[in-house]
Amino acid sequence: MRAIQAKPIRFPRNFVWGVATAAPQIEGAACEDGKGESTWDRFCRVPGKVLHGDTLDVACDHYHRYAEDCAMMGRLGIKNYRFSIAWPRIHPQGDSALNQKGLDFYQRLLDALEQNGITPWVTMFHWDLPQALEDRGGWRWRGTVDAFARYADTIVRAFGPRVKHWFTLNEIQCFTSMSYREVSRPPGLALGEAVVNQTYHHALLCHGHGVRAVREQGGRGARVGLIDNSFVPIPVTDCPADVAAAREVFVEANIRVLDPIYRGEYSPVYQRIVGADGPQVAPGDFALIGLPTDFLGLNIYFGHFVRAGADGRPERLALPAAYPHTDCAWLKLTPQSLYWGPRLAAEVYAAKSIYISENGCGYSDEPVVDGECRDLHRRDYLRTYLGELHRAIGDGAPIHGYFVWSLLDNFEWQDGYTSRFGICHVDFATLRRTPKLSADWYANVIRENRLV
Ligand code: GCO
Repeated sequence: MRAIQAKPIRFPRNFVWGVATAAPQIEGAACEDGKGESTWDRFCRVPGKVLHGDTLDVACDHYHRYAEDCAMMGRLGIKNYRFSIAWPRIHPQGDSALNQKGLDFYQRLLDALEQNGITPWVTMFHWDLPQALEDRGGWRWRGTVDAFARYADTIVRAFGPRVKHWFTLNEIQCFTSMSYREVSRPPGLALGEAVVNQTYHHALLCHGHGVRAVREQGGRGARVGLIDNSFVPIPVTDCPADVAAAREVFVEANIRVLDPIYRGEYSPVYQRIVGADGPQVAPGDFALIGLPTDFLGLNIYFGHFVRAGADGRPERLALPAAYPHTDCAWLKLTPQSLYWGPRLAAEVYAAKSIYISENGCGYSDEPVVDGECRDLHRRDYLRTYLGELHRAIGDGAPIHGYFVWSLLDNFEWQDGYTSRFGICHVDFATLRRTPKLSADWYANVIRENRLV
């Protein structure tokens, strides 16, 4: 017998391996210790908006079980944890009064992370806008920008000595277009393009304030960037014409967010796309929006196939119904998205440092049998996607870390608790946590810094 030696698929030294969560999806304690109502707290209560009428009231009860969760991460050897701070816990009305108990909770969480040797990566805003701000216009209203600026100052001042990695906003598209045009997210309005572009502009200003706050109060070594869920085109072949088509689609689809951040302006291409519906811009806005960042976070779950059409223009190909997907119909199994997403961001916007701030998959039926949850499908998903990420690094894309979405099964927005994204199972009746097979597999990857 001749033994064949597998070549190890190693990641660069100091590659950051982590897991990610978001406050509204795991914390629960929705009305406790002075927390204000968020737009999602309110939206959950509108009949028909969230599957089975699920709410955020208890979620994973992480607010009370954070110590257990940090110890579990410690046991798995997870060294980096991305979580978000709930704005309505800190400023319950969005503005003015400060809630000390909210700050105290995150200090306790940071203590528990420190005890387990875990580095915090903090998202300032992951969609839980204080309802009081929404009542005054939410993202349509420029006053929200001023409120965010104060909130960012508060949290960076409070946690700056302990937190050195900041993400400003998570996925701007999901609380602008999806909230004020597509009705699927709070406040669930169907308004026109001009309003939507204005909400983007306000969100971009908040990002700028997040960067400013970190520069002014973050202390030594603090780093900051945005998280975008960029649209990822995958060229059908790697011939130059298809790759050029993918590049063009990448620009068109992501221009609202990435152009102003990286170029500090609304470029002529942007102007052509939005036409007369462009936002109102005040003097000084672009200086803030375009403040240099340290990295870009990309949340990538899937991509879209693109090729050069017969007329030379990019052609987007709809996926056939039989195309493999997870239990979330939107999540098509397209591992090459983890190659093309970072590569195109680096090529088009010269992003110098990229973190995959989320990647993962959702399934609804993942029982724990005899104490074990054998989610081999998730192990396979992660392994295949990470193979493509490794290829991108090998080709020179500046990717410095990767966070699995998510540590725990949690509140998956409109899908409530039916869609499970965790590498740790949560029994929502008992709130018991059980690391799944994929968690043990990922723990091995982290330990060995290679695909196992
Ligand atoms: C997002 C959010 C997460 C989701 C995850 C799975 O990307 O939508 O950042 O909060 O739960 O992506 O849908």
